[in-house]
Amino acid sequence: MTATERVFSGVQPTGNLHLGNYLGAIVNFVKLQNVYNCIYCVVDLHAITVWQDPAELTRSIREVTAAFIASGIDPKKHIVFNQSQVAEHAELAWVFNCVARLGWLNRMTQFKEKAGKDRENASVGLYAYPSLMAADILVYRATHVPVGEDQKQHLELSRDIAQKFNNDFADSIKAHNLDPVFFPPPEPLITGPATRVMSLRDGTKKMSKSDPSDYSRINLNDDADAIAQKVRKAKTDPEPLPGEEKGLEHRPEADNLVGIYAALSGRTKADLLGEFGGGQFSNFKNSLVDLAVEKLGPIGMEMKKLAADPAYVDSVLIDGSNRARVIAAETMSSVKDIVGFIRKR
Ligand code: AQP
Repeated sequence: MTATERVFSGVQPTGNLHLGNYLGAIVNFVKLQNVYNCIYCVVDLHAITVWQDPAELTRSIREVTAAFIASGIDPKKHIVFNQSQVAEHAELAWVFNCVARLGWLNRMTQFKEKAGKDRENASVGLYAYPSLMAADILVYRATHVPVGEDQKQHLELSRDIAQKFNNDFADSIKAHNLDPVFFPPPEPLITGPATRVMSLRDGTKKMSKSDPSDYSRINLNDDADAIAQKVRKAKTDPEPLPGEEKGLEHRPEADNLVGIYAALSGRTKADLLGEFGGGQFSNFKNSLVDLAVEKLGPIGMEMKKLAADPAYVDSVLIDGSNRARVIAAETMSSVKDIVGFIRKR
């Protein structure tokens, strides 16, 4: 790691955090703490791109913060905060709205999926979401961004925005004696065996907070009984588990459950199929229940404890925001100079 390498990532406070958020993102956040300076953000400005009940949003911001801490993120060594407390995110997003091209945003599949058929009725914020995401990352000039597979396209757009800004303002960046690569193009870190965890009800659909069926996901605050019920009811096909990985092709539900087991246990799919291949799904599912309860149970319990102490959780967010703001304000001052705005010195 060089002195300037920095990790940034965010999670939306839009409902119950689930196993997909945990395995696709939070587990990696925890690991990266040992290698990088990390900034982890509860992205509440992103959350309101679709309607949120205000009291529920407040609860959810605290819950995501609690999940970060309960999973092992250290808010003293690293920065944990909520986005709306650092105004520079929104300020830089506006500049990026003027750098990004309509054609780029029109290609974003997440907008198409979330807006659905009623595009005219989607919020402008939902459409401009990727500019704000680029601002979140680049206001810290972060170099690495751990995300699940679904965020790959948005990350590519952040890279395009960084490069276009550096090119459009190359002369001004030089005139202000700043690094010509003012915004480093951020690298996505899409790693681990569970970069895309699928629904427990339909192996072709992403596990998601907004799925109406609670049986489609394991929530981080589910108790042992709920975890057991959901795993036992998870959709499977009538065939026994195959003996090797190739046999999981075209069996999305089986592949998903084996992937979840692999991610939670740190074992390979091949190793697991060596043990469970040829056997009944029920044996495999029983073992998966034990594993999931062992790994997620302590996190859920810690989250409950933290939920009972909102003053502590809020103090973590305020402290993190104060530290984040120092970095963000420095970037924003340079951006204002580069763009040609007049500012107080
Ligand atoms: N199913 C998933 N598998 C792996 N990673 C996932 N992530 C989300 N779902 C999965 C990753 O979790 C991080 C935080 O996600 P988010 O809450 O900011 O955004 P999201 O993708 O909108 O989450 P949901 O659950 O899918 O919400 P809805 O239902 O609103 O669409 C990101 O790094 C994401 O990649």
